[in-house]
Amino acid sequence: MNDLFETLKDKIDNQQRITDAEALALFESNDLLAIGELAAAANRRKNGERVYFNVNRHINYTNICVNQCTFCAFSKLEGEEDGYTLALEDIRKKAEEAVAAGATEIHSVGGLHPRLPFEFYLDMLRTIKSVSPQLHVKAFTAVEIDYFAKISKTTILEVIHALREAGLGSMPGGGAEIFAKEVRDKICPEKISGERWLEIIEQIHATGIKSNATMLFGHLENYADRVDHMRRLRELQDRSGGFQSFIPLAFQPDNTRVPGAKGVGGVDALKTLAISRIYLDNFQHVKAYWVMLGLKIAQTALCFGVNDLDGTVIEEQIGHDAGADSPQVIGKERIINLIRIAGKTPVERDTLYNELMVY
Ligand code: V47
Ligand code: SF4
Repeated sequence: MNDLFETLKDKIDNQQRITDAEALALFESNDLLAIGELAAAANRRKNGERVYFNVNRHINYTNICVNQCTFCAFSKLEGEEDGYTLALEDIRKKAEEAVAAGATEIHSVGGLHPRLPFEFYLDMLRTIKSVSPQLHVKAFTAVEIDYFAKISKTTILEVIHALREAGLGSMPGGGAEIFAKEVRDKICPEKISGERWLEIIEQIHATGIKSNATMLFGHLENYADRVDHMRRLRELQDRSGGFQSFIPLAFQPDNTRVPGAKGVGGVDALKTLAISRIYLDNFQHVKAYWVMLGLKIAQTALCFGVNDLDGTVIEEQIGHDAGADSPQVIGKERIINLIRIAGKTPVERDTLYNELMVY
């Protein structure tokens, strides 16, 4: 074992933080198994052998978006052929299907529609909650919250308050992409800045609403940009404590406009998940989102520090529009089996990580 790995093993055993330079050195190392071993040790301390999943359903209410992020194959301009906006009745049906399938969570995000009023999003939440008050709605990103404040000419806090009254339970981690300005300006020039994303999330956490955090990787960013992204999240988590899980999202290149981006290989995916587990010592959970990673890499990640597989998903669009070749849905039994075969204990959770059943 070389010096870096010995130093980091000691740090993990003594629950000390690793530095940015150490994280960068891990990214530059090709010793994937040694990185994985460190991450597995860091995860074992936090979560033992338990691996979480939930039963959920995605509802992407519209793909019409005023932003045209170059990495996004999902969004359409208004009037474009494949653009759609779901009617509240469609949303109700999807929520009913979710309840019938045993879902405890609706995950709902969409484009920034140029004409839908803020009231639409409130009605959407009320509609879902009217199907089942127990259904947890994890919806909207900081990007959407910023947009809602603009279209309704009000503040972030007022938007959050209204969404919460209408049934918002927590927020997913999207819209973070990569914070570094130089790259962000190339892949999503119209999107709010990284600083604004962090500022909005901090305000949201202060209201008691939990969120996740993502990082889109494998496009134009370099390793230093990934470490910079995680540093800003670690700093915010020190202040707010409001993040539940970190989710590195592997970029899917089909139908996108990122020049030269080829997609993410298994080695880079496992390395990134593992390093995030080691670096983000104040995040309880690291999630392998199987939709973007594929089932086999997501399962392998369970031996590389990951302790969450997201959920059954049902009808994911953002990754699949960009060429993800994972299934559209996986059954609960299949997730349980994937976790068991990896030698771990499957635990069904709700959105807030309350344990519903240990298998
Ligand atoms: O913000 C868009 C990403 C995100 C592509 O919090 C792409 O539990 C890969 O945030 N290739 C939305 N990624 C999805 C998201 C998410 C997913 C699952 C669970 C949770 C959670 C959050 O999808 C966007 C963007 O970063 N994205 N296009 C693409 N071509
Ligand atoms: Fe719009 Fe979000 Fe796609 Fe960007 S990633 S174009 S904001 S839907």
